[in-house]
Amino acid sequence: GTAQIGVTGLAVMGRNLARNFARNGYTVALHNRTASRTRDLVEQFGHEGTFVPAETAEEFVAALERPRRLVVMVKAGAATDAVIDEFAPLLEPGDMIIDGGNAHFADTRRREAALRERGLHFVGTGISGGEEGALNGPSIMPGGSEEAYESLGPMLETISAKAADGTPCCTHIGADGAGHFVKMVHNGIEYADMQLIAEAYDLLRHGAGYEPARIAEVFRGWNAGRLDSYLIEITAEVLAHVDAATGQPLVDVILDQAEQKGTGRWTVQIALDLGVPVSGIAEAVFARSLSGHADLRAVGRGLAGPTPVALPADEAERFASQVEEALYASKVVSYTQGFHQLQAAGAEYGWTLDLGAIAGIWRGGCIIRAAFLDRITAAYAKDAALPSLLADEQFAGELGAAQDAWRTVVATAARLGIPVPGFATALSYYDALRAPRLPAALTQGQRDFFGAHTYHRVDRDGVFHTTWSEDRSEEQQS
Ligand code: 2AM
Repeated sequence: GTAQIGVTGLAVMGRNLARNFARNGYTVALHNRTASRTRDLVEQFGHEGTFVPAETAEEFVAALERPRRLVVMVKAGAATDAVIDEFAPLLEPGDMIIDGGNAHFADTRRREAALRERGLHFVGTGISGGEEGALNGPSIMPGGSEEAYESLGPMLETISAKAADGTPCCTHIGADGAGHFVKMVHNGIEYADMQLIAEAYDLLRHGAGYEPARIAEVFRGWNAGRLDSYLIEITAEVLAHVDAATGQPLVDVILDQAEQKGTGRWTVQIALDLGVPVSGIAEAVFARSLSGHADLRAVGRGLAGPTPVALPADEAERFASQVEEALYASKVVSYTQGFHQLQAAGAEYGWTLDLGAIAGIWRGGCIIRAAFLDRITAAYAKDAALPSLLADEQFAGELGAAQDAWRTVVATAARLGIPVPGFATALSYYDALRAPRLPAALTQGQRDFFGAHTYHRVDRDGVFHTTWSEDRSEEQQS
């Protein structure tokens, strides 16, 4: 075969990825279960590069140079297994199957182990940036073996987005499911970012009393500063958009029930298993699910509380700038939590994750791309063993400077009755870390009382139990 890479599964993501490879000069073999999609691609986009269309799996495999690189772009789940079962028997040792779907990392680990037994490389690869990114340059998070990356990496780096400094937004993440894991946490962080932006909007709307068009202007201003990011930019676009049918701001006619496809939920489920507090991501997932409970919200509308009355005009502007500070500080906290999860996963699954490089490849192509990510890369460059992003002097300094505004915003939201689960949980995380003593001591006392679960003391080593139901003397257990 002559094709350097093949793509099977030619729905829009697969099609755009295949075009991206071809536009970059690679010869691309094409395959799809339903052959008409393959023919359509060649008919519409054949002029963009060199494609080798294949009707059958055998033809497709034969079209590829060895070792073969076969990209699978089908719906995550059973379809991925079906495609692997179809192709694996046709492949030879050293060939690579690249799964570019949104697979759960545990499935990727299972598939990688099974294919490794047969001498095949399985490269679970996170791809972020949607249809547009797939075509023009996504952020790419490949897992799998070093050996596979040596062969495949240069091609993926070529088609990836480039950061402002020209660096490819693609790096080998780590073994087996590491790439899909990192993509999952990327999505979790994306949920948190979106929730925080939504809360900032709500505060500007009902606290500052601004109309959507004005809020769009505020966001454009923020986008010129440290919050410079794709999500802030598109938020301004959405807020400025007027619905053609009603003449109302579009945001006022969209049903306020957020949906989700599941990667945010996975992030939180796994964080629970790893014992990592990702409260910002969790609140974002819960905020979406709460919004969808129309029945519950109908009950809630009858509950007592303040009706938000906008602040007087002279205070509104100051409040808006405080919201910017609260948003930035809360965002730093949710990234801190997300990177903590990456660190914990690295230890649990045996991946050597380069956290600075991971922040680096999110600077372009993906949904959370942001100028701010440079600071995370810089923090890990200064100290690769940083126990938390909040241990970095620059982040700690920025949060210290933002905290007065952050507290004012959360307190004002509480007073006005504006829900801010993301801002509030981020501030609580910050304060919990600051606290010299946490009420966890009391929790331990309660656990010892009802379940004899024991406790440690601050002044002596050992494990202790108080005989609560007897004379309440203390016993040392070990
Ligand atoms: P299709 O065009 O034949 O439906 C997104 O659904 C992509 O995944 C499509 O290219 C689709 O092929 C492919 N796909 C879905 N399920 C599949 C399966 N079980 N086997 C092979 N391809 C599948």
